[in-house]
Amino acid sequence: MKKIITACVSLLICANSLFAQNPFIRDQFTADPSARVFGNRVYVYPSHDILATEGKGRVGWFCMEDYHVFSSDNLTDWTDHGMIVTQNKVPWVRPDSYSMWAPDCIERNGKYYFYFPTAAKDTVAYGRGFTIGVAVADKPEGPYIPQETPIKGVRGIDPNVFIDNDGQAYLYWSAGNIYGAKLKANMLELDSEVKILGDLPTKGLKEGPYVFERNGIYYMTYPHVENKTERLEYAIGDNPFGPFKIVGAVMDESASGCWTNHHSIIQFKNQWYLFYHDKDYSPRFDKARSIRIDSLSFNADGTIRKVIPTLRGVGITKATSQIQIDRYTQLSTDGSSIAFLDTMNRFKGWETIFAKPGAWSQYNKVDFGSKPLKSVTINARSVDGGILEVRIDNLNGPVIAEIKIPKSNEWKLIEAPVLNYKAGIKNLFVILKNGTQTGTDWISFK
Ligand code: FUB
Repeated sequence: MKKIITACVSLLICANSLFAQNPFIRDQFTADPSARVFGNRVYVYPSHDILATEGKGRVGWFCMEDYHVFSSDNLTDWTDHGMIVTQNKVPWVRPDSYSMWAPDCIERNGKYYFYFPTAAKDTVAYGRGFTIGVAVADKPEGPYIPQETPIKGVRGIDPNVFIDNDGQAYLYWSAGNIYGAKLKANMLELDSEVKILGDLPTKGLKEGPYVFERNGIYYMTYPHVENKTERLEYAIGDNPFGPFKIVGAVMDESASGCWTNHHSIIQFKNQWYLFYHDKDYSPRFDKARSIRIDSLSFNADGTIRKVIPTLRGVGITKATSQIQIDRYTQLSTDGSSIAFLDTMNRFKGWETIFAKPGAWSQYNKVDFGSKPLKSVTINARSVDGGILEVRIDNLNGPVIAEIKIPKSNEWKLIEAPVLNYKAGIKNLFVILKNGTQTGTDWISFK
């Protein structure tokens, strides 16, 4: 019986190890997410931060040697397709550059063009500093074949490609300012003079351009240092080269102090999304970042409603999955806090700590399905023992379970009956009814 229970518990854990909340890649550092919709899936091409060590990159600075691509058809379950381009397999790249910075990818006539900036080994031919190259594939997840040489005439970082409704492709990049040029139909060469997009803020660094069109409005979006750290801003115009009119912020500076932000904006299944990054797994070092998603919407006049970053992220969470309430929608201001489960390995995630009765966490959009769920399991521990109440709809909504957490410093799986099953998508509330210092890792229904 013990073996059967252990097998069932590990099955539950394996079947539910995917995440929808922020950050949404949970086993490595990721930054600069370029999201694209190809067919029925969203593909995300981020930078891949690693930690520099002596002899490998520059300690205390960005360190990136390769790129992965991730995809999802629901923004909840993500597949890592593995490494697609690495610095020592690109003929022109300095193999110890560790500067494979923010990339982008676009589809044209069934081919996928992956643009990436880095340092060239031949500084006489391609100059010092950053230039931009392309790798080409037949499928979004690769395999990608890098070109022999970088794109002629481009010096800078953060490539972004936009294809207009008339089929003309544009390449944008940054080097303090934002630059742009037309691309030839082969997507590998410039087809115009390089233009500085001069209508954007003149003071403070601008980088990471991302251009899209909606209802005839061309949005030039970019991180900009107006104050101390980067804020996502935008300007609008009526063609891909402007003139642009500065409108405002898409997202304010991060409360965490992460100096960079870098984003992309897509529409998927009738909803717009902002992909961006913060430093969730690395609170003290902002060159080890993690990518996030939040919903984005527009006002009737086409201006963008400012996006407030959340930990809850997007998508619907199945009640039968391990619901990470530490990625909350809202947390009580008194008595609730979030901490890493293991500061030696932060990728293990977080716990919610309820310190006193009345402390709570709210987690929205949990799908309870249509077949009655009979029990709830919680992974918890409690210094003095405690009682957790689970409610739906609102803080005073129906109690669907009451779980007694025994006094223990060890994590324990505790099961309790569901008292009052309700079908459908509900907001979930976990509230400490009695007790002190009660940590909750996850909660799941079956
Ligand atoms: O990831 C390295 C650099 O940091 C990017 O190229 C910039 O946009 C900033 O996010």
